[in-house]
Amino acid sequence: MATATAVEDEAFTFDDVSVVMGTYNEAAAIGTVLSDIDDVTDGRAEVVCVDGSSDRTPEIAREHGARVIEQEPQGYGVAVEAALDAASRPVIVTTDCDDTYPMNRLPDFLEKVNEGYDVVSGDRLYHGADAMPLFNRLGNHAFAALASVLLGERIHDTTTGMRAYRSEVIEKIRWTENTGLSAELLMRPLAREYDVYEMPIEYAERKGETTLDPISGGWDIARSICTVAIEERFR
Ligand SMILES: Nc1nc2c(ncn2[C@@H]2O[C@H](COP(=O)(O)OP(=O)(O)OP(=O)(O)O)[C@@H](O)[C@H]2O)c(=O)[nH]1
Ligand SMILES: [Mg+2]
Repeated sequence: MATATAVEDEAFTFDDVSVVMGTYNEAAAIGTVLSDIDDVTDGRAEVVCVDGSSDRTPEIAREHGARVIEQEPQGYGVAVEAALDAASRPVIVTTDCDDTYPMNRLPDFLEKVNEGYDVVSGDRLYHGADAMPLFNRLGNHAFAALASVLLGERIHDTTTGMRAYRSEVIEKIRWTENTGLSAELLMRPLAREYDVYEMPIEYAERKGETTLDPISGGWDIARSICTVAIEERFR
């Protein structure tokens, strides 16, 4: 991963940030996640939720001032891609809405973008991710190893949900994956020589029910990693 150089006349603030997420029956977590974002950004970030819930998630999101786009549930990547599309600011942060990711680290993500990085990716595995179920943890290490071998560059956490992107990166690349979108969102920028920084983050136990089946979801992610690596190799 290349070392970025700071661009002097450009310092983004939270007025330049969109925080986006897919939300699917996250009523147990969304209040905390959106309050945390509000607190740390002083209410200045734009928040976009693409929602497919049958519970109170969208109402809670609106109560917190988020923009809610309703969409039939079609999987993680379909929701997150719609959320990325809807973001209107020059720095876009993705997160899950399950209270696993540390919203209080948003200033650190923004700082790294201001240092010049194009993508800042939260590395959950650095600190051990003890809160992650063992099967998922082993799977995530395996995905990172697979992506590293295929791209020829060491990646520590390919499947993390918390990242910051310069919006040009999102706009310039055509995204194709669904369950594997998170891996794709790291791999294609890396393969195209964008400056990527993996930042160690803490990872907490999930609130509410998971939507990911570890076996079929894991298989989809592995397939996406291979597809994306081959496509980038021959592009
Ligand atoms: N709108 C929408 N959101 C979704 C869909 N599938 C997942 N999500 C959301 O996408 C985010 C990631 O899904 P998770 O269930 O946390 O998947 P995961 O992080 O791989 O699994 P956990 O380790 O259990 O958290 C969460 O905020 C979900 O609510 C969907 O089909 N539609
Ligand atoms: Mg999650």
